[in-house]
Amino acid sequence: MIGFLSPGVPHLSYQTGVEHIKLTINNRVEKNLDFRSDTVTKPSPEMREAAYKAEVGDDVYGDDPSINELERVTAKIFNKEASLFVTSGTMGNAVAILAHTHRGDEIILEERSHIYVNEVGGLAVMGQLMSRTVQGVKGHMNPDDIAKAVRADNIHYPPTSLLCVENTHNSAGGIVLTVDQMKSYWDVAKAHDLNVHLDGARVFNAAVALGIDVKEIAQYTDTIQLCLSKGLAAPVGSMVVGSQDVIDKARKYRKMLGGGMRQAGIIAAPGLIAITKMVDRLADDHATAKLLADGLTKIGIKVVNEVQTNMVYVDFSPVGWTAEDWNKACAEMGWKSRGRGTGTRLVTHYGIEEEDIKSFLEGIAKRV
Ligand code: TLP
Repeated sequence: MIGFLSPGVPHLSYQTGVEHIKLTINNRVEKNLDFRSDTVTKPSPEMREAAYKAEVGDDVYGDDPSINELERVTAKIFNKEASLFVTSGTMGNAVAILAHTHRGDEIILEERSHIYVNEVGGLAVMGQLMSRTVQGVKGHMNPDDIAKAVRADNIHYPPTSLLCVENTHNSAGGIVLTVDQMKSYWDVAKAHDLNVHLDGARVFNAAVALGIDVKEIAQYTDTIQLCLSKGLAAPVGSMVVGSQDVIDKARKYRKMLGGGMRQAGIIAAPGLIAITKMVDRLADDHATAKLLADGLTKIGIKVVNEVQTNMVYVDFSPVGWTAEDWNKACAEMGWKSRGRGTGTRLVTHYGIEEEDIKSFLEGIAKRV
């Protein structure tokens, strides 16, 4: 018998042996007092149960029913022909970019985009691609700047083949690009024969913040990478959506990168719950982020971004704190947060509720 039980933690108990495995789960949300990212979310009790019960097969042969279902449903949600289950956001962006480009092409990205800054230079290593960055304002690129960044047809220049967009924009502060902005990028890209890839790690946060169906954003993209394992709380995985042709190419690149998985339905089944049942609750994360931002502002801690979704970027130097002071205060209260220099990013997510934010704010107020 293996089990664990602590307050607020789903209790799983397995009886192993010749008899069947028994699984019991209480239905409570597991507390997760961790502001470092929404990547830290833990699967819901329903997801754990789905993983346990998932029908599986060898996905490299296309035989995993849970993955096939996840891919079918995801493509439908985004109104695209096909989709592909991948291990992570980084892999999803990589296979989509590889599928759109050829060695020696140039691609256009916003200068603080995750793909350019945080994906280990994979586009240069794996795709042998040149990067051309455009400076955004709060993550928004000016379409005229994109047009200027496209290479002319000249024997000396690499061909530009792809525009990468990020929505929500992480390092700009979880900022949302509107459907009009997406359209303006699409129009300029198509006028120059470029494909458009959206790093939509948090595209559902954007759709929820805008109060629209995610299809409205998707219509102005050729491919999207979206994460199941951030605010949607699945334990693993991302999806790439697009035309059948581009997804077929991406599938081959996924295999090349070692991402061809076998009985991975066990991780796809929670992903299906993530994408069908966890989207609407992102509004709660946006509300707790606003509560957090307002509370910290009252205490004298400066909020440096416009809080549109689930991210709050703070500067604690106005209260005379260093990163050490911040980290110590959080640790004393049982929260994980990683201050650096004079500030940090706080991300709200599944497992953090309104009452947690209130008690966090009280604790900080007492300590400043
Ligand atoms: N972002 C992580 C860190 O890598 C910074 C985070 O904590 O926010 N696109 C965007 C916009 C992302 O924010 C991330 C992860 C990814 C892609 C990559 O996803 P994973 O971590 O699944 O490879």
